[in-house]
Amino acid sequence: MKTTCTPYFGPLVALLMAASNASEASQIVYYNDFDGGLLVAPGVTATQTGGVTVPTIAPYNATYGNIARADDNTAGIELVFSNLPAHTGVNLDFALALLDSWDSTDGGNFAPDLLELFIDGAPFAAYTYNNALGTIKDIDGGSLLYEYVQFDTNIFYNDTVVDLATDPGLIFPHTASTLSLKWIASGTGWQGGSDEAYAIDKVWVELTGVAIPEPATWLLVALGAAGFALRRNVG
Ligand SMILES: [Ca+2]
Ligand SMILES: [Ca+2]
Ligand SMILES: [Ca+2]
Repeated sequence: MKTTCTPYFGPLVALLMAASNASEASQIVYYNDFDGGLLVAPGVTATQTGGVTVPTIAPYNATYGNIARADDNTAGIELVFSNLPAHTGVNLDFALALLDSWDSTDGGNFAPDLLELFIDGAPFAAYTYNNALGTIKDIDGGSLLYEYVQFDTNIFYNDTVVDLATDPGLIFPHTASTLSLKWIASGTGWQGGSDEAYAIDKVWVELTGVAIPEPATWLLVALGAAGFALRRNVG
């Protein structure tokens, strides 16, 4: 599946700029909850490749609704941004669901199972969990939301969901006008399909160190304070 996101929510994006000093601000360029709450900053192009929108089940559907799911180790889920405004860093937040029979990195013949995050084509982080076999739980600086629950419609296997918004490692230097984020499974124990899958939700991409025109600074300071009150935590 390939979906090109067209910008909307323009006025809200303006509101969501917050000045950190007289000439720099943070700007949210993308937010997607896969429930219709898509936000793409005006002028920015965001293209998603891979990931199928599927529902979660009660009681988690009340908070998470739909998620973007993949069950392969070849294409994964990729978000490609272009025409980003000048910036010095990125703050990435998302919820990650490790769905079904994950065997961690020490689960014997069915391990290791890894979920890797690539940024601009380079390995950036790797996560694993022991929904089925193994003992190691690796979610970096993320926070556990739900452990061994029935989160998706494949209720034969338990699922674990983590909030990566708490991981300081996902605030990183970045200056290019393009950005690629890719989530993909790997590991010799990876089976995929209905056995192991992964999903993302509430994906938040915020640029830091965005230059703003001086005449507008005073206004953005005021509007930014209002805008940040609207920020939604992925948890
Ligand atoms: Ca959702
Ligand atoms: Ca496995
Ligand atoms: Ca499941």
